Amino acid sequence: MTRLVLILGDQLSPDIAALAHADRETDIVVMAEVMGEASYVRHHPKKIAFVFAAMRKFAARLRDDGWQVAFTRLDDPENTGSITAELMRRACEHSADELLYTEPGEWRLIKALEEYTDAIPTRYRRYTDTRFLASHAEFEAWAEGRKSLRMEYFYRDMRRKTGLLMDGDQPIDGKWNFDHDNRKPAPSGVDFSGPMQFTPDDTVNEVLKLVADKFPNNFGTLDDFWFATDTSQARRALTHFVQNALPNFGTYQDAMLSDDRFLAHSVLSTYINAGLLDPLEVCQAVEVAYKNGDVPINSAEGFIRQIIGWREYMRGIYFLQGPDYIRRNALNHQRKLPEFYWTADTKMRCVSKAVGQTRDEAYAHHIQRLMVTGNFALLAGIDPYQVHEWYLAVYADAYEWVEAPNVIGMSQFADGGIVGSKPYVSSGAYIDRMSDYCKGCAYKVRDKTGPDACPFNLLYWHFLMRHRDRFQGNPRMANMYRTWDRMDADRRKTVLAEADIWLEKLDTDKPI
Ligand code: FAD
Ligand code: DLZ
Ligand code: SF4
Repeated sequence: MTRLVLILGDQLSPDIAALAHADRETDIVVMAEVMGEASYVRHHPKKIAFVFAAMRKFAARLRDDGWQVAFTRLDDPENTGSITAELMRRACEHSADELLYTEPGEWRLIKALEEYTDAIPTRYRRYTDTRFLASHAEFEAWAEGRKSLRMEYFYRDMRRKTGLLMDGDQPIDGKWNFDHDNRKPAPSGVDFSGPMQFTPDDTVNEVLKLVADKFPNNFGTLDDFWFATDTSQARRALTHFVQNALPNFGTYQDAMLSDDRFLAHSVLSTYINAGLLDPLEVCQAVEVAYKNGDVPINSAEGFIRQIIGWREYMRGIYFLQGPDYIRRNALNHQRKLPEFYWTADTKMRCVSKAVGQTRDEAYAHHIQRLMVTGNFALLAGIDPYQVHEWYLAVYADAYEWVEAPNVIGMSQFADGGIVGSKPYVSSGAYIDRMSDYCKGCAYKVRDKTGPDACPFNLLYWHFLMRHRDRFQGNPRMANMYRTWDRMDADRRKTVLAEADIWLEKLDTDKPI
């Protein structure tokens, strides 16, 4: 009896459930670079190169550990192009009569594998992905009966469950959340060392050539590829982060700088999501640094919250809400995604910088994603499905289970308020306070109307007025509506008329 063990491109963990249940003497591990996965959205070339290189190195590691691995390269002539067709081919080749797999992180692939196992007379075992703290059942139990699903309460349960930063059943230092000390703009002169970068080795160079050849027109550059592509490199990147950037992480978590793409962010999500780093291992390294007195509590707590709080919570929401979550459009936004999301060609300096660095790095940090590109799309009323496809394509860490709740829920309010109690919208003033983008911008952040007015200022009020019925009763937004109502009537008219003209220009793809 031969069994196949499927390992997907984001399941590169040696203790992934399907492998843990397999037998290295007799079972065959199946891994496949396939067009189906590499093109369900037009992924950034650096994302594809990262996944392929990490898959190849993981396969080599498994072989060194005594596993038999059937690995399909993208350019293998027999490559059938999809995960399920590759499974079929390998099953015939090895006369396999059983399949072991770990639940994928996307409804699309879950369905494809279910259809496959329904259609063929093979036994199969599907395992829960145990790389997460909260199982689907645990999250469902937590969500059951709650009026609102606020991350903060879920996070406290995860702190209790892991014991991270806990003193018995109480949070260390007496508080669950130290965000009060965070959210400062970055002053000039702070030394953010940036993530550890790795020179491409032979495997990476080979993959870079392949990706350049097969995906020449995808948005994004392959130049200066520096990601870690195996666990040992990713662990070095983690140590580098903890020693150099973590002390500043909390304080400058929401800051943005034109000439610094990473600030004190870890840039570890790509590695964690693919399985190169275990999320708990990452949090434990941070806790040790805190206990050794090397990092302040606001950084340690803030960072751990992102992983055992936000990351787990987002996954819980994705699976709780089901496959149609990505199609939600509670605000009925229908505008097409502007071309400058693919070119960075806009006078709005904040957007141009965020899109430009996304093109170069397949990375932008959280506040760029939320308060620049996300904020703009929401204010301008862009169709959330198109926004979702963009985010899923352009970031190296993007898999639907984590991307969709961040985009459809947190950023675009398209789920009607499951993830966020209010939409994340701001005028230019917020971007000006948290960044240095506005200084060099063709628009003037202080202008509320007129030819040079910052578009975020105009669109902010336009958004609030478009959705007044829905939001004016929200206590967290009442102040905004009071401010508007106190404004001079002529001025209100001008703001809305200018916003309309601006949106018309946006629709015709005129340079803006
Ligand atoms: P850091 O700032 O160093 O944070 C530490 C870690 O916390 C991250 O590595 C990540 O694992 C976790 N984390 C932080 N915030 C979140 C969050 N909101 N949701 C889940 N995990 C979080 N994250 C993804 O991993 N994949 C995505 O496709 C993705 N899409 C996003 C889209 C939008 C519109 C927004 C607003 C956020 C998105 N995020 C996504 C969350 C967050 O922006 C990224 O996790 C983070 O920017 C990754 O960079 P980093 O590793 O330097 O994070
Ligand atoms: C993202 C990705 C890409 C680009 N290519 C592959 C691939 O060729 N083979 C594979 O097994 N996985 C790939 N992946 C990751 C999958 O798309 C991912 O497993 C699903 O989206 C579920 O999260
Ligand atoms: Fe962005 Fe407005 Fe500032 Fe320009 S002025 S960088 S458009 S917020």
